[in-house]
Amino acid sequence: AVFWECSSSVFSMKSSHSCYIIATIVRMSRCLALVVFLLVAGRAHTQQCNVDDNVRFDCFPEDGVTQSKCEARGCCWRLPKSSGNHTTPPRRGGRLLPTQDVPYCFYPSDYPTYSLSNLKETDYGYTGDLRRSTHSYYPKDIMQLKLDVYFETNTRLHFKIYDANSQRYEVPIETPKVTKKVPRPNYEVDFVHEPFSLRVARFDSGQGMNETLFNTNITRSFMFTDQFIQISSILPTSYIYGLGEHRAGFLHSLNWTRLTMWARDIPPVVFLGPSPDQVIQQYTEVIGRPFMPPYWSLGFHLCRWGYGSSDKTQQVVEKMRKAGIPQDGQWNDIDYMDKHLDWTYDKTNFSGLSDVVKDLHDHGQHYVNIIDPGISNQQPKGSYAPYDDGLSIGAFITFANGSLVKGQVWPGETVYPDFTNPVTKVWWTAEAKAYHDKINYDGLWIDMNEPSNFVDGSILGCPDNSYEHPPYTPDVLGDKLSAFTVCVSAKQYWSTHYNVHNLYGMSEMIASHDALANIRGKRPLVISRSTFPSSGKYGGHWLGDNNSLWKDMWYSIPGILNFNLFGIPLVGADICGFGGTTTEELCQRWQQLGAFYPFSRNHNTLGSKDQDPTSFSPAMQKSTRDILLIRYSLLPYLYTLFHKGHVTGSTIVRPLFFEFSMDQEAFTIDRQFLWGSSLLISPVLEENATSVNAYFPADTWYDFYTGTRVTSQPSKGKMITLDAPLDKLNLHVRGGRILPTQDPNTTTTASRNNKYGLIVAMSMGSVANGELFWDDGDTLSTYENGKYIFMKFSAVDNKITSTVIKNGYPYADKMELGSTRVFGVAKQPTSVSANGKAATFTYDSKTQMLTVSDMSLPMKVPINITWKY
Ligand SMILES: *[C@@H]1O[C@H](CO)[C@@H](O)[C@H](O)[C@H]1NC(C)=O
Ligand SMILES: *[C@@H]1O[C@H](CO)[C@@H](O)[C@H](O)[C@H]1NC(C)=O
Ligand SMILES: *[C@@H]1O[C@H](CO)[C@@H](O)[C@H](O)[C@H]1NC(C)=O
Ligand SMILES: *[C@@H]1O[C@H](CO)[C@@H](O)[C@H](O)[C@H]1NC(C)=O
Ligand SMILES: *[C@@H]1O[C@H](CO)[C@@H](O)[C@H](O)[C@H]1NC(C)=O
Ligand SMILES: *[C@@H]1O[C@H](CO)[C@@H](O)[C@H](O)[C@H]1NC(C)=O
Ligand SMILES: *[C@@H]1O[C@H](CO)[C@@H](O)[C@H](O)[C@H]1NC(C)=O
Ligand SMILES: *[C@@H]1O[C@H](CO)[C@@H](O)[C@H](O)[C@H]1NC(C)=O
Ligand SMILES: CC(=O)N[C@H]1CO[C@H](CO)[C@@H](O)[C@@H]1O
Repeated sequence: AVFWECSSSVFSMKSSHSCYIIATIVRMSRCLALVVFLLVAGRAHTQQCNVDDNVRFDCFPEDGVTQSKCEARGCCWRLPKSSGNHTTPPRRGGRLLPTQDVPYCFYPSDYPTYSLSNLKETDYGYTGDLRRSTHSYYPKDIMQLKLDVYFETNTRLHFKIYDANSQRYEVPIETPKVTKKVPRPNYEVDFVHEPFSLRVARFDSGQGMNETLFNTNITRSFMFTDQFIQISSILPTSYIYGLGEHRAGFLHSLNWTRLTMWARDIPPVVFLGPSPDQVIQQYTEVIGRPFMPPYWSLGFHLCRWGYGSSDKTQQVVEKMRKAGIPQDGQWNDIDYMDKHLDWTYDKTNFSGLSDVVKDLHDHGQHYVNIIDPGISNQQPKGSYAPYDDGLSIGAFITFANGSLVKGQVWPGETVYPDFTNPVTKVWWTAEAKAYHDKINYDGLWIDMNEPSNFVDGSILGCPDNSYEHPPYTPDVLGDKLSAFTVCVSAKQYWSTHYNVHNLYGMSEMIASHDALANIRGKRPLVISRSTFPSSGKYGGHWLGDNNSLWKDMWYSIPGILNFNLFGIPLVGADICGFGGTTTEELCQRWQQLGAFYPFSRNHNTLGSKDQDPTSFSPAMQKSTRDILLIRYSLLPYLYTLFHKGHVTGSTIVRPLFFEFSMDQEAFTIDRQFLWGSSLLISPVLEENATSVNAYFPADTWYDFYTGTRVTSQPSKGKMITLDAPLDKLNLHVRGGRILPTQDPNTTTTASRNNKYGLIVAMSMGSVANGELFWDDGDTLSTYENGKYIFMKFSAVDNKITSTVIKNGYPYADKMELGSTRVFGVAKQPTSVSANGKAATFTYDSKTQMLTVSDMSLPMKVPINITWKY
């Protein structure tokens, strides 16, 4: 595995077009046990150091750069040009001085690198040889490389650079294999032979010119060594999103920013779009589409660390029922366990746990508990099966010499399961089942799976080798790779931990997902803290331990948007904040925002004041109940989006620019977001605010509550100040869309029996379209097995119709349409008919909303609703 760091500079920003770079990352390296430090070559040549500030590529990304260390790498040491007429280079570490962002130590324009030869066309694209004759400054250059370029689909180009002479570790995640070049790709690739560089351009018929997406002809910093890989490109835009989980706004700063990631699995692929949502669809085509969540997992969930007993857990659930606040899932954090031991519960304080779970099930609700990977090795022999059984089959991670890696987590000293080992998966399933026989849980919340360790490496430290001490250590917390985790030279079934570190969480997700499917025979819910590209196939994610702060509430929006880019759409932050103490106002606003997280859960830390909705004033409880009932009414729309995500890879929650990719104003908006293409959410993110400035991209938008049209397709987007009293979340529906809804209740089990509805938001030309995917919400692979119903809705002028595209859903007979709200009906209708019979309706001439109610139209056959003036 290799550490990719992204150092970039704003080079050119062409027109209003943006390019979407989603994890176009390389990895492929084998670590050798012996590190031989080779003398750095490249000092003899005449340096060409006249390089402009904005194309200076950092030659010393580590800490502690000095002029002599820099020049020992054959690099240039100069003040930034922008700092004026200084001729003497600075004497101390470059970054501390004025104009601090521009590196002092950078590659000269004639730095020795690879050259390309024997470039040939092949069935799949191109192949060629890359060679260098002088060494770079990191040990173990791979002097001969192969370049393969695959024209995989019209929108997917894949290039791979690898060791010409030996097989190196590659992450065992399946990606599509393509052996035949597509005839008319939507892109072109060209090469420079000496020094080697590569350029990818997307053909853009609209603009009549081709847009360069990736171009390495900018610096000679390309390196491929045993433990360090670097490739540099000109960025076509200053709008860069994605690239791993970071606590910041949505848009990245490009001023020599380092984003540290460990091991990426996928050979570099450039996904070409052109639309941003298509980029995600293309990306998930490679990494795998998101899983289809059980319907109940889209309801509201409640958790805290420190209920302290099953009685207290039960009381909270009962208070929620009494208050009529929707809740589908009750969760427990680690305090339910006996001495923090996995697959046990505290027989004293949580003696009533199985009754709590039974009561939840009797009320159509579900139960989820936390599990950590660390398994205690300190229990008396014969008293703790998870350890004894795991040890006997070799389920745990060891050092190269075969002895167990022992760390320290909640239960004290622990060992770590190696989830990449098939025997470990079998053992994990058996332990999960043995516990399930006692406590009938429905989902698993897997935490601490980086894997986390309270001591660095192991209780005995780590061996001294080139895995533990690579020539380049990325900017990781603690400054060494084993900080807060296990020794990276430890052994796992797939490979050395060094290579598979970032896959630990995902391997546990796979094991847990498969265990749940096996034990329950139903759709699994796994929520994981650590994730990797492809994790979305197995479960969802919560954004970790946030604090009860207004700023953290805002950061949760970029957080959920990013995870939608990563193909892990079932995501949310801890509503009302995890750490610290919330205020009623913050919690009320956060419940409003959180009602629109794909994964909606209120969770609190040990020792903090209660923050479940029932612990606040009646007014706060009411607004929380109201907004959650709105969420529940919109679940058919959300579920349909999840279906689309599962099948095509499109995002569930979207930034505005995904729908309005030509609107530059929209590029920076991370305080509002969309559900799919159609529903705009504009939360209040500031204390004491009673209004919100919301951006409306150029289109027709209607107020969700009243149906009032707020904008009528203006030529450009506009900012509008909206009223936002404490009990209101602003929601707007986009013209031209139809959203399927369902009368809500306080659990999805109950609401699923109710009648459906439609929100029809007419475009300025009086048309609208929408669709509904429905199944039983819990059976595995309903789409794959055809056990679902899929229908389309359309409205033109004064008529709404439906078309059933597919019906394999066994309970389709029970589905009835009960009501419809139509936005943008310009005149008072005189009569409305539904399937040919007179229907009850009201019309509000001020808001131009027509409401048709009290219908019972079977949905498995075509529906028609018409009105006359
Ligand atoms: C753009 O790319 C297309 C497809 O590779 C190519 O046919 C065309 O000549 C290019 N146009 C320009 C202006 O470079
Ligand atoms: C590569 O960059 C150099 C220096 O800017 C330039 O002279 C050359 O034309 C470029 N080559 C290509 C093929 O773009
Ligand atoms: C990046 O650098 C530019 C030019 O020096 C500066 O205007 C801008 O504020 C910087 N951006 C950030 C986020 O630091
Ligand atoms: C069990 O509950 C009692 C009473 O609330 C509390 O004092 C005790 O610390 C709890 N035990 C554990 C192991 O948390
Ligand atoms: C195995 O290696 C670890 C790490 O270097 C060391 O602490 C341990 O003592 C070794 N065990 C044996 C049996 O040699
Ligand atoms: C909100 O109002 C309270 C009470 O007036 C005040 O103490 C607090 O500072 C205000 N907060 C902000 C961010 O203005
Ligand atoms: C939920 O369903 C129950 C039982 O059908 C009913 O009594 C209750 O009023 C419903 N609640 C809501 C909020 O619709
Ligand atoms: C509307 O529905 C009714 C009942 O299904 C059907 O008889 C009628 O033909 C439909 N009308 C149109 C215009 O489709
Ligand atoms: C997604 C996110 O913002 N996570 C943050 C929550 O808060 C903690 C503590 O402040 C941060 O470390 C996380 O990054």
